[in-house]
Amino acid sequence: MTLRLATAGESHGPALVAILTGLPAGLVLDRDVIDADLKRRQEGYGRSPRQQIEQDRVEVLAGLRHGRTLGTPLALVVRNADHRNWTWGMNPWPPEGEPAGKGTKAVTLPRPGHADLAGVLKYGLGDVRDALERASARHTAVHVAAGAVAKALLASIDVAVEGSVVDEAGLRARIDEARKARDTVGGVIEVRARGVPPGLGSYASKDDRLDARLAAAVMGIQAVKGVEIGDGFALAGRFGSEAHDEIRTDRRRDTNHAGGIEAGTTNGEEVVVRAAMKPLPTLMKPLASVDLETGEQAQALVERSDVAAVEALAVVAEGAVAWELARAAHEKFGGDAVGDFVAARDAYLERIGWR
Ligand code: EPS
Repeated sequence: MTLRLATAGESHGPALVAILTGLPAGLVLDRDVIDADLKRRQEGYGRSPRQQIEQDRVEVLAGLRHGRTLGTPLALVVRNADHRNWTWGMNPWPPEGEPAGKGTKAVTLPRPGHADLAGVLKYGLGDVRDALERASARHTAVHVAAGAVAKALLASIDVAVEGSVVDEAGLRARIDEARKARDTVGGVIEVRARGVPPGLGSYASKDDRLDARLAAAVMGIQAVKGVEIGDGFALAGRFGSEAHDEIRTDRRRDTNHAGGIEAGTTNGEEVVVRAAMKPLPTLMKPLASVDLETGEQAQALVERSDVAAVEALAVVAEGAVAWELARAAHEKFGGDAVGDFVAARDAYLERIGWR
């Protein structure tokens, strides 16, 4: 059974929801470990005051009993505490009573760089809010919860995944500068996965290639505009003799320009994925836009937002990479019970004589 993930939820709606199917039974989950990742995602430098309203915690509605997966769909929920300020504006049903709280007036000023304009055009919407609520990076919270579950599955085969910011000190200085200038900034993050066995993914078909799958998983995160595996773009400027990782007699490598993936398949070295995040599009000093109601030139919507969410991206991308690696590992080793999954991994490593 392949691992699948579906999510739902708007930024200021009642909750974010994820359903994970195909997980083996008997996987031990620790609520505190999942909540610690949710907290890490909220903590980064440059986040918006929204993070003081939210204290993200995972709730489990199905698929878990006494902390162990049942092999049935796992249903996760992360509630939006801020919804209490939007009960009229984001009511799933036609609200009763006078408009109150936030989100009562239609937004008509699309922000360049956000989903606003594309959303209203594509879906025929009259209120930009109907597009921006789902496009918001708020929903990465429940993806992080799913990523924490994937990390638990990977831990059972001794794989560890960790995301970090590239040049954190430089980023913090740029955030301070941007905050003063009422601007926003992006940055670069890196995810490393250690202990990944060789042979995950495949060169057999385009959509089996693990590098393509990881790139799609990370590019699918809000505000990501570039993804590279290993030395990525820098490889294009090198000679072949400088670009590839020579093979020792124990089949390991002294260098890792490939980022642990050759021909779409893991080679047993660390998997390294990097992503570039664009500056966030909600600016306190807005860019030119059009008022969709009047057709006049106007300034884009200004509302509470982050100066940067790069540190959050490191956690979100960690979860996305973990999910994709867990999926690839489960495709290779299978198993309806975690013990079967681990035993298949052990038998495989024995066959290839991998230490
Ligand atoms: C976001 C806008 C801001 C961010 C939000 C993503 O939300 P708000 O409009 O409520 O201040 O804080 O991210 C989160 C809420 C979060 O938990 O990451 C956007 O437009 O993408």
